[in-house]
Amino acid sequence: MFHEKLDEFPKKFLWGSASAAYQVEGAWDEDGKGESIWDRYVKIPGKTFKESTGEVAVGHYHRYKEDVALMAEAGLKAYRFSVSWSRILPTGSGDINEAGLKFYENLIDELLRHNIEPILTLYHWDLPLALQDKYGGWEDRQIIEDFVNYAEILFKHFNGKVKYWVSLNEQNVFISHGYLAASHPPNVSDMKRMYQANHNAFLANAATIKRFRELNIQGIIGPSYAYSPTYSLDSDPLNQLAAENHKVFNEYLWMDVYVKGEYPDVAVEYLKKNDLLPEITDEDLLLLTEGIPDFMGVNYYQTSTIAQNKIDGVGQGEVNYSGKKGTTEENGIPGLYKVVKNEKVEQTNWDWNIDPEGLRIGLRRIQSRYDLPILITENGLGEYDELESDGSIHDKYRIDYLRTHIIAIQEAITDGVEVLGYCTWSFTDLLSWLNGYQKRYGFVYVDRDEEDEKELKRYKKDSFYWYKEVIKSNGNNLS
Ligand code: BGP
Repeated sequence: MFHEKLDEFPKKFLWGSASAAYQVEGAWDEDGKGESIWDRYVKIPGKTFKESTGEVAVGHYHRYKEDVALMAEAGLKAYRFSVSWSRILPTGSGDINEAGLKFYENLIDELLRHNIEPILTLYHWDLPLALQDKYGGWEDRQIIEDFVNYAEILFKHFNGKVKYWVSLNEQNVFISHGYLAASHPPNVSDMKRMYQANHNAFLANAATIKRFRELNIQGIIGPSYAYSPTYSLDSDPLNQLAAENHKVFNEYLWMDVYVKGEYPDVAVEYLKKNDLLPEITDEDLLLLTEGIPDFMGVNYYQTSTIAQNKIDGVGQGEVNYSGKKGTTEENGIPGLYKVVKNEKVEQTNWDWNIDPEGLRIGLRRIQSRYDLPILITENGLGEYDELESDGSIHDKYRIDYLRTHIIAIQEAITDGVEVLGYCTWSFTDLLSWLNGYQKRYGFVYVDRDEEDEKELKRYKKDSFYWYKEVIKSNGNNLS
């Protein structure tokens, strides 16, 4: 679809940026915070790039005022951040750690003082370690009650101040990486356990949304889904069929359950035949329909190009966490599909496809299948940046990436998609879970690397000034 003229961005469009507690805060054991599963996982040798951790991260816990001042200077309308569960409840349940709650209260008040809308993520992967040790975390149904109780503390405490709530960040990522690829905690590789943990996460998500409504909390709530829209490699019917498989297992399996409260039939058949189906009761199905989100949060970075993969085909291949271009191997589920290189688009140094059109396609697909407003909760480019001797950082590649994606959003809006806002990943540089500190995403450079925390000094990149103009002009000035 080509348009003569694009629609304007809505007047109240939320131009923002996003982060997650473990990736920015540091202060991992301060002021009564309990350990999380990430605090333990990063200590396993060889799991993260150069053994990097978020123990100090970019020091946001102590520098949040400086960071919010920078956000205000950029004119940010919204800031998405996550709350660390074990700061609020050090052992996951029980007594509240008031100092932890106070940190987020201070942060939220500081944002509101600068007219920045807080978007609060309840869960961005840092499960309290105590719950993992006690009953296996997401693998036990007890997680549902514990998660709802934790969420309720935040709902009640911040009701009226926070109007945008994200329930689970990228359930599809933390479950598949945690229980299949064993590249996230709890470091498991077992498909059957993965589907049960996943089902429990769906129930926790739905129960939390249900409680949000029962408590009459102001605002809206939804999950953030890591969406990599599916392409078929070509028009070979077998590749097309593999792409259908990929859609079922990577798009519908998650978003259908969130929005329709049901698993797609093809997935259920496959899971049954392969003895992978989780325990799903009638009460579960009812709960799923009682916890339908108000919006779909979308984290978009790239598309997936799919080809057929025979029963004896490829499984888990090497993933590029080093920044050495071209080191990603083919990856797939034997008998279903494999993800292959897309020769039609450029890739980053971490082999991620740069594909703004894919974002427009993804937004269109969500609108037509689910008919929900969409909040883009993450989008951005992870690249090497160079701090010049005069303190400048010339990140034209990042500006190009963001500009083309913003145009794609505007085109999708013109096509008829309802988009509430756009949060870039990220505002300051931060820890990339498995890629250390050299894969940078921010508008603000933070001077540290894997070996040396230095002074964590902040420097504005060229993209900082560019985004400021974008926001000021409500997306009209993208040059
Ligand atoms: C998303 C996560 C973020 C962030 C981002 C970039 O999946 O929600 O927390 O890390 O991806 O990914 P990476 O750091 O691996 O480059």
